[in-house]
Amino acid sequence: MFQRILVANRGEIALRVFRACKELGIEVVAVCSEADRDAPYLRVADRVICIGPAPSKESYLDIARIISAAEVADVDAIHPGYGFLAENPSFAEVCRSCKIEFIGPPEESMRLLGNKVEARELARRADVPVIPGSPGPVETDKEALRIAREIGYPVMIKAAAGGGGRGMRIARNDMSLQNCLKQARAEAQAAFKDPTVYIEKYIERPRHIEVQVLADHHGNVLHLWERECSVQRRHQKLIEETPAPGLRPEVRQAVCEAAVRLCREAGYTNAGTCEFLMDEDQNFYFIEANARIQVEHPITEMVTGIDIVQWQIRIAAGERLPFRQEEIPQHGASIECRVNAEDPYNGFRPTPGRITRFIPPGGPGVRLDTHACEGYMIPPHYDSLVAKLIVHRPDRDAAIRCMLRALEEFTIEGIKTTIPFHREILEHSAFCEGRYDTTFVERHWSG
Ligand code: MV4
Repeated sequence: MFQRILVANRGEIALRVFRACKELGIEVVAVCSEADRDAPYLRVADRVICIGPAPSKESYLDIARIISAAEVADVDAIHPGYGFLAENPSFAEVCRSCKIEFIGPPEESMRLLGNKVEARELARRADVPVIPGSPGPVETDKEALRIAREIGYPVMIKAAAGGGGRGMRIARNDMSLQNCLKQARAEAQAAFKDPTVYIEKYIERPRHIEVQVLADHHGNVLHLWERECSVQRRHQKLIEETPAPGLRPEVRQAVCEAAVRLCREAGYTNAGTCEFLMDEDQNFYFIEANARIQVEHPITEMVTGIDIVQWQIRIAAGERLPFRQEEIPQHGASIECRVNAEDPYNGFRPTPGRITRFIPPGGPGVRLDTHACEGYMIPPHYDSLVAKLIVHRPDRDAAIRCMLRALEEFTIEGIKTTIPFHREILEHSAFCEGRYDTTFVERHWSG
């Protein structure tokens, strides 16, 4: 097992990884920017190395500075958390060439899955359904027209290097297709320095379902069931839950098995997620894979009883997964609300600043993953996640009631947060009945 790990991240997820290391008896080396220097969560670490100024580019995204800190502290491994360098295959490569284990998949799997066109080809090879569309990138307008007519409108144009909804356009006829292609190519070039695009049939009102996978270096690839992530606004998830409400058992089985096949085909190891879109008839289609721990991993930990972050570390150290697929439970129901420092009644504008009062919720079924506390100063430089409120109860109705109770208890003063918005969602009849899709928030809260 590793003796010492550097955590190349900040905030909530850095603290989550510190805790996993501590429980495994591993020393923790934290890195921080000047903006985080005095943050209380850093006290959990055995050593803190300040690596640069507040802007991420000069600190949390600076590979040379992080590797220098790792060498100085003489660590065995680096955990990247999520965001920042987590899905950067070059970073993984640099770590390993410096004899520091990168706690994540092999760089080849990361490269493969990072490109949406290649990931789609991989899915087809693994007999995993993909959305009908162009077999590969579309080069010319003529080719695009032919494919669009073949699969039928509406179609969606997507960037091969894309993600998070950037470089996507919906075309409903031949006329708009030409414009959409041009716009999508320009946006893809600007955002990803790669103008390559492809075409898919547009799925109206899809649900977003993802499957958590763990894979070791001994050929064991296991799924930890699904998460329903459709409650989102502008590609930012707000609430996630497991099990996905209303999912037919045979579909659940099929989508989870598809994720395992795909990860096998990719030579994937460590923790990863396969994302699917699901239509009204519960047909599912692979859209992309995430080669990292995800924000919403705690709900899966609650229903399976498996500490995913600890297993990331143990897998990277060469351990075998000790459970069989049939032994992984999906016990009860779990929901997560992402509490952001944003004003939901003012366009979700970020609200950095000092937290003057912080009273965390607690009691049966409640878990709070946060680096914040009373007096904590939320810096303006990074994302606005302040806390993840997670509940776990025997069934979904009880989980919703528990979450409403916990949201009521949760007091944060000094900054505006998304807590009141979460209460609105959890009281909405469509959410309570489990009848929602990715358009739910924009349809009911368009203001
Ligand atoms: C789609 C789609 C409908 N049809 N593809 C958005 C982000 C990217 N990862 C995939 N996305 C979508 N792809 C086809 N062919 C609708 C979306 C989509 C979406 C997907 C998942 C979660 C939230 C979403 C919000 C809007 C659109």
